[in-house]
Amino acid sequence: MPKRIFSGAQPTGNVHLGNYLGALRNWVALQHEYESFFCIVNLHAVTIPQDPKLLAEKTRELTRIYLAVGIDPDVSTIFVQSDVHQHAELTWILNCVARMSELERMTQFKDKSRKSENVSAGLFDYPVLMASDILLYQTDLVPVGEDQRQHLELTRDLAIRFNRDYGDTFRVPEAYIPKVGARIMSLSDPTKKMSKSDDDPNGCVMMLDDADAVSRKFKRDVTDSGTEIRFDDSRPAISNLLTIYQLLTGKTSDEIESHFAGKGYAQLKQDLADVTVEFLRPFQERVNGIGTEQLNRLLGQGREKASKIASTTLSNVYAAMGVVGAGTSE
Ligand code: ATP
Ligand code: LTN
Repeated sequence: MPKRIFSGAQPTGNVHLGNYLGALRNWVALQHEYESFFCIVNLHAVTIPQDPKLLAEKTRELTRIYLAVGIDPDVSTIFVQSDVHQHAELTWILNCVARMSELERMTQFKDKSRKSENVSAGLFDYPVLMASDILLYQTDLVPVGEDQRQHLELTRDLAIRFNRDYGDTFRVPEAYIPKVGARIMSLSDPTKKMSKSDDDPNGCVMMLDDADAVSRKFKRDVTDSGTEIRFDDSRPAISNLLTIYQLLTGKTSDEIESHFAGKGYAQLKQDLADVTVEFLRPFQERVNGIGTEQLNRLLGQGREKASKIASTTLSNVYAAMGVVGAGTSE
């Protein structure tokens, strides 16, 4: 069997530079080495209330974004999570394998539930749905940002426990978390990750931001004390800007430090805004150039390809557990 990767993003809000640098750009890089599945995880999105019309629109927009960043539909499979009903079905089964205590330990749940009064049971169960996404495709590698590491550990634990109790059924996946860019920080608060749900919209550069918005956000960026422009863990704001610069230009850290030697923060912010705008322009043109028909065709093909693999895995799961009824489990 070819080595597989699986990853996904939620069609909520807007895709930002952190999502791209921490995850999507690695999907693009890895897709030629692995058989690749990239999912638009709309069932994860509804763990928090969503406007129905907007969710449908964002699902299509995110598909366009996948294509425009460089995911090649000739080599990768792109599909919408709700189009493959096995994701929800396997979640039920894995709910019966996962323990309350391990879900209670998930830090993302603790953070997200602190922000809301009415927390859904779905939000608590979110990591089990994520495990189902991954395990259905017998995935080897899951390229994600640092914030997903704990969910990946849980996925591995569930796979190992299921295999032990019911026989070898799932491949046990590994996380792929990049050395540089796994946690891009907010421009307005470098102690927090860049996030679309950030209270301050200036902390987050969106992939669909226009040139003015990009420049404004970088100009307002908070800086730390000291004047020297170099990578330094004790100065998180400057290191974050340099990391973004490094990933967008492909330059080494030595090259970057000598480029900025003797220059001030204002120059760095200006250069970073220029580099980002240059990067975003062709990307945004591609997003706008993708037609509805092309989108429908691709998602239809994606659903078909994904469904085949997902239904084989789920049949094996049911058979292993003795969950059988009148007919086949399909
Ligand atoms: P947000 O906090 O902005 O809502 P999310 O993690 O809920 O982000 P998704 O769109 O589902 O949003 O995430 C897609 C991918 O982006 C995941 O692999 C996640 O780890 C990664 N990611 C999210 N934020 C960052 C960040 N600040 N730096 C690096 N990677 C990130
Ligand atoms: N929880 C992830 C999105 C996600 C995912 C997945 C990532 C859902 N299912 C499977 C990798 C593999 C997030 O980034 N918020």
